[in-house]
Amino acid sequence: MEKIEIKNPGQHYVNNFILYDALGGPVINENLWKLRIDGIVKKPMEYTYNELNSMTNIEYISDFNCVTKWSVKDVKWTGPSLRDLILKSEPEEDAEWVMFICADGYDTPVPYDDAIDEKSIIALKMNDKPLAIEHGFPARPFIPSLYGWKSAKWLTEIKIMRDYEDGYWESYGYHERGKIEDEERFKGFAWRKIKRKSKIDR
Ligand SMILES: Nc1nc2c(c(=O)[nH]1)N[C@H]1C(S)=C(S)[C@@H](COP(=O)(O)O)O[C@H]1N2
Ligand SMILES: [Mo]
Repeated sequence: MEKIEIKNPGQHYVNNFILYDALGGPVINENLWKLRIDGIVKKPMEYTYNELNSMTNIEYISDFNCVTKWSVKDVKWTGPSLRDLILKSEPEEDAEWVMFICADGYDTPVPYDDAIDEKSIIALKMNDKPLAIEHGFPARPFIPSLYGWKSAKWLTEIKIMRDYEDGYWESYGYHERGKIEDEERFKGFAWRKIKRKSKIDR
């Protein structure tokens, strides 16, 4: 099993996840739930839980790192490639940000280039089991290099955007990107818009 190692300065390991639901846990009907990809795309799409499950699912082991400094070691993650899902919707050339929007009203942005990283997934399973409801069933994005608040539980919409917008925690001062290696915990005065890579690098 592939293991993705991310340096996590300032973190300490705990045995179990600490559950967070800033806006309360929503009720999800698995049969009605859909994941929508929209915003500045040529082809907005909707996927059912079964459709996501029957796609090629990526698997790897990677730590989970909450910005409040607890980490869980070696979690196994399984789910379809977020990069593939986004590219299927044919984003406009000037896409710079992706907003994850959830059934409970929680939302959080990530830079477009992190969303289309080849390790970014829509996690459907943690440690070989479908996500527990308290961990965000049916789906939550997982991006190994970013802090856990970007892993939005009960995900329903992926909105591709030109311009940065705050999500829930960002509006309280948490960082626009949240890169673990660089301890991007809070917004800094020196923060500037993250420049996307050239079209060729994508
Ligand atoms: N919808 C939603 N997603 C969320 C949160 C939340 O409050 N609501 N909290 C975030 C934070 S800060 C963390 S650390 C992780 C915690 O994941 P867990 O609840 O599965 O332990 O979920 C993230 N995703
Ligand atoms: Mo967190």
